[in-house]
Amino acid sequence: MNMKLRLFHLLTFIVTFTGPITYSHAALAHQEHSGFVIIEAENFATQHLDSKRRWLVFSQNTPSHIYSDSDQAHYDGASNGSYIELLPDTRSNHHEDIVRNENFTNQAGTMAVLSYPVYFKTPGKYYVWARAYSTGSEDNGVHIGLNGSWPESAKRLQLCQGKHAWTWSSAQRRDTNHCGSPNTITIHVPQKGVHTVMVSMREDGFELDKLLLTQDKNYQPSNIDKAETLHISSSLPEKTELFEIKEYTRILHAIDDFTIANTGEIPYYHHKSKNALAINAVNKAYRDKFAHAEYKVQSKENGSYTLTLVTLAEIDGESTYTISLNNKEIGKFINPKTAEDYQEIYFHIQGVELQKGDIIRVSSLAVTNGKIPENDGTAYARGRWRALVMNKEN
Ligand SMILES: [Ca+2]
Ligand SMILES: [Ca+2]
Ligand SMILES: [Ca+2]
Ligand SMILES: [Ca+2]
Repeated sequence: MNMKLRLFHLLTFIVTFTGPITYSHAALAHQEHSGFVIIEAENFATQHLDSKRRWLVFSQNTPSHIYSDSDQAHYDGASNGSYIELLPDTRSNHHEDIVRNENFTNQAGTMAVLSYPVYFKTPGKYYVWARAYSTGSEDNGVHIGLNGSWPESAKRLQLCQGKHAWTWSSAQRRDTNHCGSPNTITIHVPQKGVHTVMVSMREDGFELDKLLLTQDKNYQPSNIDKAETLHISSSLPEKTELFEIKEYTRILHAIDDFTIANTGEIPYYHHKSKNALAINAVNKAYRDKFAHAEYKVQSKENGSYTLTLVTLAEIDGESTYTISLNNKEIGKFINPKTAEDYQEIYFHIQGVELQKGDIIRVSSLAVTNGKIPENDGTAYARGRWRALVMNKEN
């Protein structure tokens, strides 16, 4: 690798690690709430089969478009200030030719298919309402579906009343009644879980602002009605310790995985609130002497490891730590000076070969640096440590 290329790689590395970090998902997640699902039509998750006609999103800031269309934009009064229209619209009235599978289709699910995944807690029958804007006789029909199926009960949602205004409809067009009767568009949600509410073209030029699904047969939406029913994520529990451990094979926790070796010298105690082993340095006999804890290697842990000892720095002393394998010292470390109590310090030992039955011993010392007055002397650091992290090599 020449120097230029090497520099380039280094820069790439830096950019990768300092760039903005986002964990959010792309689409809004809708869910049912108390028997209602409210969706802004413009918040669809996906659109398919859109080579001839496509739902386009309109709002106040949308520039004028370049497609056939018989009416102006209608973002005034639209819920969320935004809606979708199916364009181009080449048949706005009876005088313009019907071209099947182009400006009209009775085959639900074949053109301009929108998907809205929704989590339903309550399965069962839902009445589907659409808030739409119609200015002609051939821009007021749309199909509704669920999970890629287009049941007869949800085809041909039709809007007759309320021309030139945003209007709610849940009427199904029938041969005997082109305007349909209210509350006749329904879907059946088979079980609790995520189901995809779908919309597809019947007539081009259709304008859709909002969808409302309700289990209440008598519910009559008005104006912009309820706000979208969105899933709001709660915060996840954050990591509270071992912050710099970015990968590991196994974490041996000082308190949970080590036995406190009874060597006849001085013991560790469990400092539970700090999740650490510690030496009770109040007892003068426990000062400046090593306490020990041991772990016996299991057969499934045979192999070569990098070991990382995680200690806690203390303001009143810089404790010494040793790690030994079968009584042979393989590492010795001293905590750095710190201005902040209990911050984690990481000490590494590479190339440690472990076999079943090996004894890993961690030892530490309670010491004072003479800086923090306490009673008639100075305070002692307690040789605290939190974990020994095993990271398998190769
Ligand atoms: Ca239009
Ligand atoms: Ca049309
Ligand atoms: Ca239109
Ligand atoms: Ca809307």
